Amino acid sequence: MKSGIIGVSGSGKTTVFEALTGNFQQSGYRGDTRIAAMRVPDPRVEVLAKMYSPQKTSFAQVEYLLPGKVAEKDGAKSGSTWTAVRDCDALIHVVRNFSGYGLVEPTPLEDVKNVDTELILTDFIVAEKRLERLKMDQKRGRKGDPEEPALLEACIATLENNSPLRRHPELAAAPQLRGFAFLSGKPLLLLFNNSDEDNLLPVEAQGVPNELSLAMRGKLEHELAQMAPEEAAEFRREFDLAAFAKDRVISKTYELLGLISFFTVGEDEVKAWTIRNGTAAIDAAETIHTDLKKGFIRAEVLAYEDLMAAGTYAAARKLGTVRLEGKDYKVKDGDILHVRFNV
Ligand SMILES: Nc1nc2c(ncn2[C@@H]2O[C@H](COP(=O)(O)OP(=O)(O)OP(=O)(O)O)[C@@H](O)[C@H]2O)c(=O)[nH]1
Ligand SMILES: [Mg+2]
Repeated sequence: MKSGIIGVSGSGKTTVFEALTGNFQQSGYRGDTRIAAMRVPDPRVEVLAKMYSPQKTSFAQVEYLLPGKVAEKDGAKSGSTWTAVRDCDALIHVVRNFSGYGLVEPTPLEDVKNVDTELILTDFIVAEKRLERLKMDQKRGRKGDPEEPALLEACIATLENNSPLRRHPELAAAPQLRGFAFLSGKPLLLLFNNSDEDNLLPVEAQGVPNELSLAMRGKLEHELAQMAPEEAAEFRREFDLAAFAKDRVISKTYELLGLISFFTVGEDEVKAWTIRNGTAAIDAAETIHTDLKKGFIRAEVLAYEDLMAAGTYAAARKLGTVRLEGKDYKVKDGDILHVRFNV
């Protein structure tokens, strides 16, 4: 799961990226795209690891991508940014909500609108070009997917209305359109970058319809991320920062994408896996290994809570809470899976 960080110049993208990842800029840095992987905190994984003492414990991971500035030439700024985030699963829009010496007052809602307009325009151009192309092909007698033109026209109508494609999930998710990776169709988190004293969402932003929003104090979190843990803990108390921004952002992105975790356990490895809510057992098996999908027979499922209630796996089996499920079973958050397969 990869989130691309976007936002207007000076909104604090670099600051936020570094605060979330603890990945600080090296000297001699040239402005390339930066990627950092972060562990998804999950106390259940720690409990399972205590129980199984595996050789290896693997948490789920999320990745953050910060587009670089290398390819930026006059007027090409957004172009390179959009190319960099094209294959991301979600976008995090960092919105400036802090003031400072020499800065104009923040205009968070205006910035939200402007960036959305850029996403919309970029998609509009892609859709128009493709539609023109299809029409030309048709004249030449070449047949493509019969549904694609109508889908593109629906996109264009939406975009012309200044509405991002993420408002129309069925359209954004159409298999015929997936290859375009429309930017305005990606799930988006508004991340308001507040000044040190302010931990609230901007008042106007509470009314932003249909958007998931979060506020963090980028500069403050950035400073704390560079301190020794004891020192940082003291500041966290002082600033009323009990929850780490990096954890809050991860759980919001999980919510945004409808993600859940399931576990595999054993003496070799205890591991958390990330899937979309509603994923069938056979597709969950595939995330572990393609062979598990090919040879899928059944999945043995034990809910984490049932394991805790029973105390051990064997005890859960005796209690009858270990179930056998077929390929269509919808995996739930916290399920422990043993896939039975045969290849
Ligand atoms: N007061 C305050 N200043 C901040 C905050 N976040 C960032 N800044 C400052 O704002 C300036 C711009 O921050 P950056 O993180 O470089 O912003 P950016 O979006 O990466 O900027 P570009 O890469 O130029 O587009 C820096 O001087 C930061 O120290 C914040 O939360 N509060
Ligand atoms: Mg930057």
